[in-house]
Amino acid sequence: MLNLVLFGPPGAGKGTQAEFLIKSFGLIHLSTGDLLRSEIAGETALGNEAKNFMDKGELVPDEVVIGMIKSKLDANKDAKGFIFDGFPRTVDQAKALDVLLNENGTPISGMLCLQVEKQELIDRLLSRGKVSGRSDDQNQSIIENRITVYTEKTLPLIEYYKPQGKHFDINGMGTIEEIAGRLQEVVEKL
Ligand code: B4P
Repeated sequence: MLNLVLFGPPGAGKGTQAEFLIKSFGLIHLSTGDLLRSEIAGETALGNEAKNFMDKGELVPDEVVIGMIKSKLDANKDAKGFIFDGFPRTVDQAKALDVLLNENGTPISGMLCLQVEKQELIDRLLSRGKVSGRSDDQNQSIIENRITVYTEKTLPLIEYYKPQGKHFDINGMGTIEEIAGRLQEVVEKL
């Protein structure tokens, strides 16, 4: 089983590149951002709670996202593998994911870390905000807060996966196809 963590700051291209990896390797895509946005669109209690955090560029509480991932893993027991996109985002989320995956004997194969310059992240997100209607992409100070939260709470995850030999840096600057090619090369060797 191939289980990939697609990692990087907001705007690094995680969602974009996940589409290529799904096609190439036949994996199931689990994006906590997409799952949360669908809860918001459905006006569920979970969605209403999550919206308060997401609109400010803050992380949604760990127990909420871990619960969502657990139910998706339970619902896809026959999968060839998963792409975790935007999850884990804290060390506690990573530990919880390991517990869930170890129950099935299928650990994380690799953490693919997309590296993109800060100004490029801001430009990409502001330009998506003009067409997507995503409230967290509309305002530069919210985008900057998301990048700060990433640096403080999510970046330390590299030190969680590195000693396990699972961390791989990927240059996330360039065209979408160029970056997809770099990712493919790394994943084929896992
Ligand atoms: P996400 O949905 O994960 O949003 P994101 O970090 O902005 O990444 P996304 O995948 O959407 O963007 P991408 O880099 O692909 O999270 C949203 C919010 O949900 C978080 O702030 C948090 O509140 C909450 N949340 C989600 N997961 C959570 C968790 N685990 N724990 C707690 N809270 C959680 O791409 C961005 C743009 O760049 C796109 O428009 C794309 O077209 C463009 N782009 C991509 N590659 C490009 C390239 N090579 N060149 C030019 N443009 C490119």
